[in-house]
Amino acid sequence: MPGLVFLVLCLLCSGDVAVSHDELKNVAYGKYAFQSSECGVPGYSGSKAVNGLFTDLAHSGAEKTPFLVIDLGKNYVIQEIEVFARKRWERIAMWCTVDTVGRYVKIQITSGVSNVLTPAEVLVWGHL
Ligand SMILES: [Ca+2]
Repeated sequence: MPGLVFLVLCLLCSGDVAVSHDELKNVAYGKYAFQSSECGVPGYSGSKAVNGLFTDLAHSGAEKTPFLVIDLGKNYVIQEIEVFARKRWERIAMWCTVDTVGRYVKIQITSGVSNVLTPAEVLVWGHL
């Protein structure tokens, strides 16, 4: 995702898994996720960003500040958030401050005039 600025918010700073970080798990896996818009082609809904597959992706429409929100279903202690782009090796990782607890994670492009948000997968590492 070169050239794009992402803002990841741990709202009220809060799963189930794909892979494990020792005692942490990907609490975003299979959870409800929605985008600010969709690209207009079927098959690119927000749920594609939390389905455990790096081979498909969510895809917003073109807009100034597209976003994706993941509802974790309940509060979790969150340690790290990883966003993988269309190519798996392109990754942004953000670490939350200690004792960050929340239920919603929002990823948003905050600069530029017209952008599309296309995360292949978002991993939220945390625990209850
Ligand atoms: Ca995916």
